[in-house]
Amino acid sequence: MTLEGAEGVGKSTNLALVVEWLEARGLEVVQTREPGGTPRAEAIRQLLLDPAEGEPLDDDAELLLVFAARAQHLARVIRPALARGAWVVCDRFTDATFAYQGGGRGIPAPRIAELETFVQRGLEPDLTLLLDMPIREAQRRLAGRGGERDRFERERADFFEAVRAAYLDRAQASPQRFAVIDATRPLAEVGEEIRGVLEERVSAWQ
Ligand code: Z5A
Repeated sequence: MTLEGAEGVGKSTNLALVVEWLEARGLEVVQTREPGGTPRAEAIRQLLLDPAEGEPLDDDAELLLVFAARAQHLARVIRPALARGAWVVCDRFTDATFAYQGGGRGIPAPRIAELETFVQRGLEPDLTLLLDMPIREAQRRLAGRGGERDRFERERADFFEAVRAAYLDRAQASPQRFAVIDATRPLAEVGEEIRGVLEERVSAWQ
């Protein structure tokens, strides 16, 4: 299961709720994130987020780094967890690649899909919660956070608009896998809707 959306929409906040919901039903849950999830994949995350301006990161190199981290994450964490029957809940996964490297950077989707096939060999999330809200509102939420902005956070608003549009296109193309959640509402209401989606979808699989 994955949580997706542009920055600041509340993925990390709501991931805790999903984990709690699954654990309350006695399920083993592995909570993880991308890029990252293992020490080496987290090191790749640092490379991706580092705003170092001396050497711009080539778009194709960025794409390959994302998939290198994913290959490591799949091999070390995700596949072993699924093999023993655990539930994996991941903060971002390959939909983020189609949204950021595809929509944001403009890399053609078929090229991303080739790497997806190579690295994932048919594995994809059973359910993806897409938290959606206008980019400006999400950025307002993050404004108070302070700290140095990473390489993605330095992108302009039109980059994030393209990311959001790519996410919504993917959700529209696979309605059986995606649930689009209106993330503009107060946290309690967003949580209520997520619980409703879990009741409906997860209960149907058991
Ligand atoms: N990336 C990529 O390019 N390609 C890929 O394939 C993958 C990733 C996998 C790091 O991801 C970057 O990697 C990401 C894309 C790229 N960069 N960007 N942008 P990340 O997941 O670590 O980065 P992020 O999206 O920037 O995470 P975030 O800023 O922590 O956002 P969030 O997890 O969605 O939000 P949050 O921390 O849960 O909430 C933000 C604030 O809003 C916080 O103060 C909350 O208390 C508050 N909040 C949350 N919900 C609400 C509601 N409903 N009302 C009011 N306030 C709320």
